[in-house]
Amino acid sequence: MGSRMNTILQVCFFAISKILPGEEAIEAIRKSIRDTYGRKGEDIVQKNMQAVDETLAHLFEVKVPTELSSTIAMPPPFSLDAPAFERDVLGVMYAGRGDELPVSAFPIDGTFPTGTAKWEKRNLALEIPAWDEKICIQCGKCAMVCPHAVIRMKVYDSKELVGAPATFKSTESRDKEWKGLKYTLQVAPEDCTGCGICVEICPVKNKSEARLKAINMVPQPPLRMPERENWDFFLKLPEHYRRDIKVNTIRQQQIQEPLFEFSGACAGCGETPYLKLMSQLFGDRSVIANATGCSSIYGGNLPTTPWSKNAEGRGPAWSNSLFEDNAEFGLGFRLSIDKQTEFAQELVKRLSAAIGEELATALVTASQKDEAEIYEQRQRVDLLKEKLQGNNSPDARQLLSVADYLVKKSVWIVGGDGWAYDIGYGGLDHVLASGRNVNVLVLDTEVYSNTGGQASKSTPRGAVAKFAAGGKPGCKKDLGLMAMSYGNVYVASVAMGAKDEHTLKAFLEAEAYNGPSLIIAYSHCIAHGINMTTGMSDQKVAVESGQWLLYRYHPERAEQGENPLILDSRTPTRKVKDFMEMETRFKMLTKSSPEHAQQLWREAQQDAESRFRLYEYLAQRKTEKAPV
Ligand SMILES: Cc1ncc(C[n+]2csc(CCOP(=O)(O)OP(=O)(O)O)c2C)c(N)n1
Ligand code: SF4
Ligand code: SF4
Ligand code: SF4
Repeated sequence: MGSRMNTILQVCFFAISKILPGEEAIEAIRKSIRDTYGRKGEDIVQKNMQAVDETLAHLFEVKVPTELSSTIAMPPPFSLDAPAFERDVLGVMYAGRGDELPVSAFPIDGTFPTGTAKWEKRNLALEIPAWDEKICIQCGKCAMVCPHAVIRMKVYDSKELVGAPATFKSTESRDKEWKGLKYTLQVAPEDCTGCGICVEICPVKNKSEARLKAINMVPQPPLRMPERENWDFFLKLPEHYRRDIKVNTIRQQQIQEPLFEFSGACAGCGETPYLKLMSQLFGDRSVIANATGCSSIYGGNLPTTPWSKNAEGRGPAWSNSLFEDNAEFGLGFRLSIDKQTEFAQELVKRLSAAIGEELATALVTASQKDEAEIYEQRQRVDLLKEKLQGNNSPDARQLLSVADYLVKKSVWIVGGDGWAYDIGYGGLDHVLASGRNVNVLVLDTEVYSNTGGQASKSTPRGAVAKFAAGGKPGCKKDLGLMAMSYGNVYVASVAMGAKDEHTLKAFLEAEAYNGPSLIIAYSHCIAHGINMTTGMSDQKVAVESGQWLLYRYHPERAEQGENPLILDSRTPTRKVKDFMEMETRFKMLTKSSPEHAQQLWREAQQDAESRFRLYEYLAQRKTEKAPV
């Protein structure tokens, strides 16, 4: 039964309480199993029936001692090493004693520190991954897909290994550019959820033992203490200079520090790997507007947040707005940041004599197109601040207050499909049409996940969801195509599990584009009725069958006379049926209404074929350079 305990507990309750005569209660439970799970298929019904039998067979009385005999002392909710606010306020809330806190304990402006999920140490997993450094090819794929940012990679000088714990693993880096450096892949043992996605994605098979890979699940309890020590040591190893990392290849990019870690999303969530990737690439300069939905809950689930900061104290500034206005909320960030940047530049020009012409010109003209240039601009801003010290003119004081806006900020507007396709669509459309430089990330689970799986306009034909109990009769709305019709919006449709390098490329292009960008990211979800461990490989089948398309529409290509649309999906090699059969959301209709299911599955196949033909046509169309 995995983690599904309801049937087992129900049987225990009725067997012990004897509220109803034993046999009568058990028969009623069996009937309710048929009524509840019948639509999901005989397999699930039988699993539950078996759980009833096994529960009855194994039920035994546990004598509760009259006195406590345990010698285990409960550790404090958050480590004593946590900063005071985290330990004494957030930790108390975490322990469920928040009502003991006085109002004066809270920040008066409502802001909360970030990077606090790391104190939870939930120890959820019975098994965690163990790394086999001898056969690992250092591809970075396991780190990329980890929904909880638990698997990390670092490259570092061998002298850093002085004082390493006895079981700390490291090997030679295989990357030519990191020749001579050491490489470690480390798991945070107490933050892992045991979802197994990292093992599933690892491409390396152990030749001497076929069932093993370069990373394998092993029991957590014996590893907890030694790996905790290893993790702490790993954290102290220096981060590689961001400006020296080639961000366009996963093997290097994945050593970037995630600034979104240990979220409380479901184990194996399909949404969070995208947010983690975004936080690695742009987190040190990003401002995030988050629509209501799963991402706002695991993103800001009081008392902790997974949004984090690096050693320099830089990390995403995050806020959640209403479901219905989040795109506008994010546009507001963009407008106010641009205004402050403009003001800072104006002041730099006005004060150029005091600052020095050369520095002033560099500060206002820097293109900041990559990590190295952003680093240089940060250095200039530090120098500027130094030069302004002791200058008490009103202009200098104002410039000091806005100087940080001279460094590029990356605005992200994030939400689910319920937000983007339905309730927030009017605002999203308005923001895309504005032409402003914002990045929109739609975490597309094809249902309203956070409220239990209601159908949205993104739900594909034939999927059973709440408000679509008979299978969604209509096809999925093509949000990407609608956005492309503006011509000046960068649009990408991605699925990390199908092509991780493509996802990475789309994130880089979207952010670099000086205009509105929309990334629609396929996100597997518990609402799909799947085995979450294989969520990423399911995404592959979605793409291979044409159920999900991979493409990028880049307005700058049109400016150069090229077709702006690149269809990155190949001609489907499988049928949509192959994908639908893997997911209970589709399969359940074949039990409850087989003929109707057949009809909808046929139509779903037609949807996929006509969508592919349309995109193929659009991507092959010759375009002419627009007259100047
Ligand atoms: C105007 C409004 N209607 C309904 C809700 C309740 N609500 C909160 S989260 C949510 C579902 C969000 O679904 P989606 O946008 O698809 O994001 P996901 O949870 O799938 O990530 C709903 C309906 C709300 N907060 N505001
Ligand atoms: S098992 Fe899941 S949470 Fe743990 S490291 Fe692997 S992908 Fe991350
Ligand atoms: S996916 Fe496998 S081979 Fe690749 S880095 Fe992870 S453990 Fe190594
Ligand atoms: S319900 Fe789905 S989207 Fe939400 S946290 Fe769980 S897996 Fe992720």
